[in-house]
This record gives sequence, C-alpha cells and structure tokens, in this order.
Amino acid sequence: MPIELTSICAREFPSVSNHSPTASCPLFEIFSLPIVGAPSSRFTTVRRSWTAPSTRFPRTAAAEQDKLGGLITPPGTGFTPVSIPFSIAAAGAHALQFAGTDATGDKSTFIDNVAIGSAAIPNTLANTSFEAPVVGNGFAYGPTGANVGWTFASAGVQGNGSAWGAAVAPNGSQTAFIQQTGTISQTFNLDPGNYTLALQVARRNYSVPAGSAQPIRVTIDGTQIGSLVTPPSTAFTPIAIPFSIATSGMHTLVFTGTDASGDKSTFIDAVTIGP
Ligand SMILES: [Ca+2]
Repeated sequence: MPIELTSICAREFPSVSNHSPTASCPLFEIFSLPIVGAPSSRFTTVRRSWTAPSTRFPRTAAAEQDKLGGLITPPGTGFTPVSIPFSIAAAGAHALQFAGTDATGDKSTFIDNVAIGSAAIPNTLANTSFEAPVVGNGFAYGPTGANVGWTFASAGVQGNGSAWGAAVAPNGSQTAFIQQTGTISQTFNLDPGNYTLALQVARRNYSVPAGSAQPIRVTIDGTQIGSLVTPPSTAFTPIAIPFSIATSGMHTLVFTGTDASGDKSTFIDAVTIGP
C-alpha cells in the first residue's frame, strides 16, 4: 500500500539546495500520516550531502522511529533501503512520524518511497495439517486466530472421534472439512516455477443422498488446477495436482465444494506444495 508523505516544509522550500532552518520550517522536519492496520514498513532514506557549519563536522542526520527500532542514520548520500518490522494491536487510525534528532549544525535527511506491507503473508503454507486450533474430538466452523492460517467459510476443522465421523486423520489428529459449497483458502508467497500440490481427501460417511461425495475445485489465483477432486471413499486418499506459477509474490490457494444439493462433505488433510 503506497503512501504519499507530505512534508510540512516542502511547500516553503521547493529547492533544498539552500535549505536552512527558520521559525516556520524548523530544523526538525516532521512528516506524519495516518496508518490503518500495518504490520511492517519500508522506506528509503538518505542524508543530505550539504551540511553546516562545515564538512569537517559529521555528515550525518537521523530520523527517529518512536518505538520502531533504533535511530535511522543514512550511511551515505545515496538512497539506502530501510525496513522496520512493527505490529499494530488495535484497529483504526494510527500515526507514523519521522523526526530529526540532532539539533547541532544543519543536517537533513531525505526520505522517499515509504511503504507499509503486511508481514502476515507467510512465505509458505501455514497449518497444512489443520492441527490449529486444537479442537480435541470436537470441531469448529470458521476457526480464526494464531497459527490457523486458512480462511474457512461453511468449512472448518474437526478432530479424530468428532461427530463428523471422519476416518482417522492421516497426519496429526485433525483434518479440515468442507460442507456443501464451503471454501478453505490461504494466501502465501510463492516464486515462479513448477509445483505439485499434494493433499489427502476423504468423503464423509454421512451424506444426503447416502453414499454421495462432495467434489472439490482447487484454484490458484482463481484458476482451477487439475480436475475436480472427488474423494473415492471414506478412507483418506492421496491426491497430487501439478501447477505452475508465473509471477513472484502473493498467491491464493482455494478449495471449494461444488455441489450445493443434499448434504455432502469432504475432509482434507496433509496439504503440501513441493517441486
Ligand atoms: Ca492433520
């Protein structure tokens, strides 16, 4: 999410070559902007090549990140990327401020290309065995929270011995379930390349009509990969689907039930993405 900073001094000093502090534009140049829900930030910073009173003085300037790591001191007059992880505990508006810290002489720091990204996007699939949250021999529709990773709709997690009557989980003691046209999705980073998605599926013993299965559509970034996955039995069966990724960055894997008739559910466990 790119953010445009507004300098309170830029309007008065369009040319920075002769910039010097005044009452209306103090030595400490302060930028502020609202942030909403932002786990990490990146920006570039650079020190100004012109300093006062003379070049014999340390040619450094710094902007302080309040509670966001240490002082940022530009190492040179070339722009240098800076990345500072942080977390936000409460929803709503938040203020980010860059402030100079050295009142001696005349030193300035340039800042550009401020960006705030989410560290919540994992580099690999999370909770691939659906062991979180721990539900024991129970189940949970649409669980959320730490380590859950997936987003569930008309779907969730169930444990061995639950009322869902699933076969024993092939990995760990819990599996996912998708009921009717429910979905399970997760967004993660993946580099371009050829991959194989592996998972294990089983149909629920109870179904309406009896003996029917819930076919699952698997998509990456909205495009179906492989054929519909129809569990052949109530026992878990391994499935492998090759797919390729063309662009780096975030990608979204979705499992979707496709049959809204009756009441049919599919269990999923042991999801992996490998070469
Ligand atoms: Ca499992």
